Amino acid sequence: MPDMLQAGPDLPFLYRSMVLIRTFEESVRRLAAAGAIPGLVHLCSGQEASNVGICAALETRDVIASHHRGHGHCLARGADPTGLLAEILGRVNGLGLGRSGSMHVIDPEHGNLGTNGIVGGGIPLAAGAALAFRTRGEDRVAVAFFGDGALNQGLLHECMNMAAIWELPVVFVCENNGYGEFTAMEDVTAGSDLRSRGEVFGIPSRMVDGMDVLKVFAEAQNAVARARAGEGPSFVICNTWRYGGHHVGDKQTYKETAEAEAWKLRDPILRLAGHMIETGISREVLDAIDSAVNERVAQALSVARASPEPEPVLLEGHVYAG
Ligand SMILES: Cc1ncc(C[n+]2csc(CCOP(=O)(O)OP(=O)(O)O)c2C)c(N)n1
Ligand SMILES: [Mg+2]
Repeated sequence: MPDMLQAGPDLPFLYRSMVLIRTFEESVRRLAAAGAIPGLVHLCSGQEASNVGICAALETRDVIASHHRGHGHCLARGADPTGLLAEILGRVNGLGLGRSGSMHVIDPEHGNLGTNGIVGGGIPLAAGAALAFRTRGEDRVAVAFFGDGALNQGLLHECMNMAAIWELPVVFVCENNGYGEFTAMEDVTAGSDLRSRGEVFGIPSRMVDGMDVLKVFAEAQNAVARARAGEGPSFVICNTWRYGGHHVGDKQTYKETAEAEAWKLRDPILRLAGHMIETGISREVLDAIDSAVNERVAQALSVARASPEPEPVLLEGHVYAG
């Protein structure tokens, strides 16, 4: 059984998925701060509603292409937390046998074409998968996740144009957290309405509160249904916030404290928890989910840390298929 993959507006499922991502990322943060992870690590804490709301609208046969802040996407698609953590640590038990790390995770078993170190790099992968689905007559949808930093990449516009012309079953999802590295999005992004970037190609383009998993899920369902019905691409902009810096260790001196505090009041997990309690779900149910997730992540941590590093002799394996 995958850890998280399941469609439907199942509130405990959505809650568990977001708590798993937050708890997992806290473990990764501690490991990175302790110097246990090779390379830079980009955490998605704060962006869980966007990760989970979009992926929950997908079927098992669909695919996603993620970006450099992609652990949440992997988990939201059902990645094994142990394999994901081992990969981030560069261990042989990892999803890529410890040879790819945080920014090059692949998980084909769960329809994940991979996280990606190139800003916007997942966009043509998802559009290409959608072209393959359409050409083969397969009833499948591809999602391209990218940050606001990719809005100004030429390949987004090329892929949107092609997807619109060929009515490809692809959903373009911009996770707009207001910053690209240490620069505010408005300082580098022309135009007042980001939706216009999709609208100019005739692509239905929507902006959604990316801190509200139910709103994201509703938008995702519409976009995915449209793609599956052969009606072509959609563009969804999830306005969200990353709690951490660009990478672990970034002190975020470029952010205003008041702005950060205001976003914390909109925390996607607390918000869904509040909604669940209003609908009559007891605090005990939420506490039980929290405990089960804590246990799952602790187990992942202990197995992943015990996993050995790959031997140099393995380096030349898995380079060519066949
Ligand atoms: C093509 C390319 N240009 C620049 C970089 C360096 N870089 C890495 S992450 C990043 C910022 C990305 O910002 P955004 O897309 O908003 O994603 P976020 O980090 O906010 O999630 C940049 C410029 C890169 N990896 N790839
Ligand atoms: Mg950004």
